[in-house]
Amino acid sequence: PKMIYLKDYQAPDYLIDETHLTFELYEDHTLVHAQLVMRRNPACGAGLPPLVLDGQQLELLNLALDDRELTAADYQLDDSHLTLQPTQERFVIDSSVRIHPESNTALEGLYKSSGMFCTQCEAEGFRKITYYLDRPDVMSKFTTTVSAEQHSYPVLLSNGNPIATGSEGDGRHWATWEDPFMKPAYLFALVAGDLWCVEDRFTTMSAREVTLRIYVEPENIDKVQHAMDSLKKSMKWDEEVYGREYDLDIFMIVAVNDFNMGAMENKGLNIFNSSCVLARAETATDAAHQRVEAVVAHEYFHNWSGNRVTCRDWFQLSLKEGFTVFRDSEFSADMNSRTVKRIEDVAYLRTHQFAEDAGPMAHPVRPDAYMEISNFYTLTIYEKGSEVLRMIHTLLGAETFRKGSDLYFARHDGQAVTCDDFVKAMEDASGVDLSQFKRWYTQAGTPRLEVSESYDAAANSYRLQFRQSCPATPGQAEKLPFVIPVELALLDAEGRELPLQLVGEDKPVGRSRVLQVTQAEQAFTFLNLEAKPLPSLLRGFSAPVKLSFPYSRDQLMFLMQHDSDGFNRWEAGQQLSVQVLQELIGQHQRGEALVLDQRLVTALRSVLENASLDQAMVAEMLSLPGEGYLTEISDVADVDAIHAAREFARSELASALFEPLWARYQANRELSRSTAYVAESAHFARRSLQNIALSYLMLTGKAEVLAACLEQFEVCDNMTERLAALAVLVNSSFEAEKNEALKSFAEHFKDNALVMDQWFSVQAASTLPGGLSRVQALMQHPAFTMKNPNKVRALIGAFAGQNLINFHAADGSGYRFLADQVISLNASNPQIASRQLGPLTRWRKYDASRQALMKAELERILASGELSSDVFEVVSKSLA
Ligand code: DPP
Ligand code: ZN
Repeated sequence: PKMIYLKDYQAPDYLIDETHLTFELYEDHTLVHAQLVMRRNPACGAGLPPLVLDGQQLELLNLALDDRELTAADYQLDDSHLTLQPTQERFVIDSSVRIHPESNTALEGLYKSSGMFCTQCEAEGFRKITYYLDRPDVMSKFTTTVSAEQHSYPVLLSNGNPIATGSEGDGRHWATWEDPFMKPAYLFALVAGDLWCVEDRFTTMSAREVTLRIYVEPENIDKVQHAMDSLKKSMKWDEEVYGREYDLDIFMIVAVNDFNMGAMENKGLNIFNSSCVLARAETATDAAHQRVEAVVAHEYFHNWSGNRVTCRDWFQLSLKEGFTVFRDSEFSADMNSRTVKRIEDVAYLRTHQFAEDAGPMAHPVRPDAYMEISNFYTLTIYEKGSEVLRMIHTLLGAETFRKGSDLYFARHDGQAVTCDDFVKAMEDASGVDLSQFKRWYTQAGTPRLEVSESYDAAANSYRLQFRQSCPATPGQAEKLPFVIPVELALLDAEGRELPLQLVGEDKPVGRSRVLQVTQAEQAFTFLNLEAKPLPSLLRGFSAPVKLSFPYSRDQLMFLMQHDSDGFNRWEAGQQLSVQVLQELIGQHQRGEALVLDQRLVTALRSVLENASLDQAMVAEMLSLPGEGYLTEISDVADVDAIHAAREFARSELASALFEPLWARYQANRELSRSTAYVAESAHFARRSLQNIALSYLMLTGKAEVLAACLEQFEVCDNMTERLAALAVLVNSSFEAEKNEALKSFAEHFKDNALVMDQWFSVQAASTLPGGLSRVQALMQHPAFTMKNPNKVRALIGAFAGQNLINFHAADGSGYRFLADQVISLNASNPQIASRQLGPLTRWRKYDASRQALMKAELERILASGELSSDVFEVVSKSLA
């Protein structure tokens, strides 16, 4: 495999104005006929260069140029291209190929999942369907006819609007779909299967009626209402917040069981991993309900940010993904609790994206080189990309940002554009120069921002000194300063926000404001402060940086209680916990007895006893920083010490806070018992506090807690309570109860694949000794299969990604196991193989002995035979 560089981008030599496709689906093969109405790209020079079409794993049956049948002498064919010589500016290519969706295990292109045909074309799957210019800057008008046996495939779908159907008399039928919007091939979709649908309607802001349909396998028809509600909310929200209206007469979602990613925004025909559509109380947790809402919104929002305006090339992927994640996170914030959503997003970003930014695969939000584009559907492109958009939103303000997005959509509707075009629209709408800001797109790595203070009592002035730096990342040794928006307030001794007047200002400007740190070193001096204030910095996590300020533990306790920014109250608690946990880690490493700083107990007691706090906030504040985050902030992560310290702190807190935890648990459990399940944020909040309380309480091993846990497991109307009870049982030492619960759960839910995924995950993540052998045994379970990506993620992904103490076993058994799985997946599904590699790529974080073991496994993968470009790129970069 070779590197592809952004600097080598060239516009396409030819364009495809119209694409007419006919699919004949059979059990042992599929025939694809493509008619491409093409012309020379007028933007390119004169002459007629050879036409090079992409195509992989296609059996070419016929090829014609302007109705003239071509023979092998007229074209060149290799394993990824078909090259021929046009003779006129405008011409028509007709091709017929045979493909084999029935044996496609990579789940890219056209494939079969649970008996239905479906597609996944992003990024480069369309070339596995027919010969084409498979690049996002080639946009075409598609007409698609699908023909299949009627009994097994009564439903035939593609993009756009249905225009004709008919039957062929031999038990087969067909349907033709026409998509009036120009689109690149990666947005093409086809579905054929025995599906049922739930139908609804939406009236758009200009009073157009749209039919909404969600298609699922018949047994899941009772699990789509939540997705339908989420879709209607998304459509309304995008009209209200972005002025974006839906544009076809019909919008469809199809749920499929075997899917490499979460979902795909194909024009008018979104295809979803069933885990991101199906949700009802009995079978899906609150987290799953929220994921469904967010993913439905995300894919719907792509209709504008991605489809109407698409990417020129795949280096611009964050143009659509960063923007769309930002849009869906704001949507979720509006539908639920804004502060809680922000806390969840930041905790996730800091644990996972920061780790990516510090590892061998670190890349800018707009990468400048890749080997395999599938490897770049990353946390950096998505989550950091969204943070970059959030910063533009913060710097410009909501109203100006909206002007910028209106200009962007108006200016580029129907075009394939770049991140620069997006920023230019924001600049033009605001008059703000974002040229330095654009370093966020080109420089990888997580900036550090060190802040120090000094107070001048004689002058009543307070100075904050900022120093920014950014560590080297692969290919980027030196970094230039970023524009870092720092939202802050200064608090007095009662926690009130003080008026903020900077040197040079003749009066205060607000009490919470955004400063821009643009230099490597920069100071801000505030005037008229009669006593030294306490700063509340980076409110709402206004920039994706690692900020440090020398807070004392007492100051953090004060901020936990008094900061008027909800996010920063949580953040103060996290920083306090980190300090306390790091002290315990040190004690463990020195072989000393562990002693918990009682201030953490006091702080969490007051959180628990504060009846006016949102219960979801209480639950978030009770959650100690995870082992993954503690690993990320360590120079050398001591797996055993981190685990021991955190478990010690949890069990000390459980004993010390037993009374208030038990009171909170019982009160909430009582409400759960007497209230039917509702998927709304106040209810999510109540259950999240109930369940985290239970997880602490079970650490005490008290009989009354075990009884409560078993009762919750058995007597509840929803998966949130049931699964939480199962998880704490699985992590407990009550062997008989645990085994009984696992058995009854599996018997009850054995036919529900998504629920069984949860059952696998809970066990794979259990940190009790013997994790690897449990996982190996579960791989033999009849409900497990390596062919289904959700199963791989649920068992292997959960083990390697969440069960750090077992995965990093000192004998290297966890590493060997993961490498074996990657080697086996490399042959069947390269995208999933490459994704599972993540934990091994972080070898630099560990001690010398673990480093050697991890590297040895990466080398073994490299030597294991013919590697996909996906796996090769990640392994070779990790070893470089
Ligand atoms: N473009 C897809 C998404 O919405 C990727 N599968 O993220
Ligand atoms: Zn997306």
